Amino acid sequence: MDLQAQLEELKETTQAKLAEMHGDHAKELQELRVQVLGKKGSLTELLKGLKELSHDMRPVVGKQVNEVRDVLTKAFEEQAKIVEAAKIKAQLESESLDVTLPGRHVNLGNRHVLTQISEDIEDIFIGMGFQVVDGFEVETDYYNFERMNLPKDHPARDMQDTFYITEEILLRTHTSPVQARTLDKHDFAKGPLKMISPGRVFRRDTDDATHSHQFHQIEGLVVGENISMGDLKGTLEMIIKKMFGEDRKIRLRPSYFPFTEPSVEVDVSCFKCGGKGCNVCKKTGWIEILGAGMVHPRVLEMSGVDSEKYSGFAFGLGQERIAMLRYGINDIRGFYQGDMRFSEQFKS
Ligand code: FA5
Repeated sequence: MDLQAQLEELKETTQAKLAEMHGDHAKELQELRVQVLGKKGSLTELLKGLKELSHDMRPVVGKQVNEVRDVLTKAFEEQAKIVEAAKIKAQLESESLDVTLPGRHVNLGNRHVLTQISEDIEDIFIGMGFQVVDGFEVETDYYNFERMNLPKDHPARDMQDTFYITEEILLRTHTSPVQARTLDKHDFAKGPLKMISPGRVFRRDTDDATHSHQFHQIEGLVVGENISMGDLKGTLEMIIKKMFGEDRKIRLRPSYFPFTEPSVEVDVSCFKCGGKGCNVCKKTGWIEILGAGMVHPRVLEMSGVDSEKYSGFAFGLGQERIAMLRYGINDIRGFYQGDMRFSEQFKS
């Protein structure tokens, strides 16, 4: 077969092969292209025969070679477009969305009920110009007890036995050490001290419906000139009404804390029995939520604060007790068990 016939045949067979291709044939298309138009492909091979042709025939056949190359290049480009379109179509089909299917429910988490209580109380106090201070859960005996007027042999230490790391380092039994730490740093020339400090505390208490060996308190402290018991009572009444509503009954009982004088304990009427007496309130009709009092002059003096000039009040409230009263939770252990059925009831 002469060169011209071979060229014609290459063109026709390649066109026929291309016509047979349909669908997703990108790989075969590329292979055929290399076979026919590539550097070592059939067309290049046929070109080698040019030099054996007569002088007259060379330009004629050369022109034919160029034409065949143009025709085939175009044909390959066309086919590449078809392959690409088929690929996109297949992709669209495989990724098609059925918009009528029901959506998937995304479970949103929520803040733990104790965090919510703490943040609600913080908001109320921040609104009254209090600062929020962080304390240490691992405390020294010195700040937890001695600076709160509880020397080593003080019998009131028995009420707050705790977990000791060394003789001098312990898990704090209350948030009150933050009082001393903040008083140490406060500059009274700049104005009175008004702070709260929420956090976790630990005691060697036996767990029951209203007691846990670790729980949360919020400490409050106001020290300045002419601060009186009336300021304490007003502040406590305001916070309790904001948390529980106007008609909740409260009572103040005289009490004893070595770091306040006089001292009170504040009870709120039981959410379960309304005051008649039940297992939650231990038949008393009341649930104790906080301890408070006027800061003992010795506590002020130990921080170098002149107790003749300055006075103050302090309180420490139990966050779990607040949450229990607010939401009618009848067992404190629910807060710590991580049961979603419990936690999900308090979505904020
Ligand atoms: C104190 O801890 C004092 N530091 C409070 C205080 C601060 C008094 C400032 C005066 C001035 P008490 O031990 O009563 O006091 O605890 C305070 C509150 O923490 C209680 O009213 C109660 O709400 C809560 N609480 C006490 N023990 C437990 C416990 N085991 N489990 C859960 N809550 C508790």
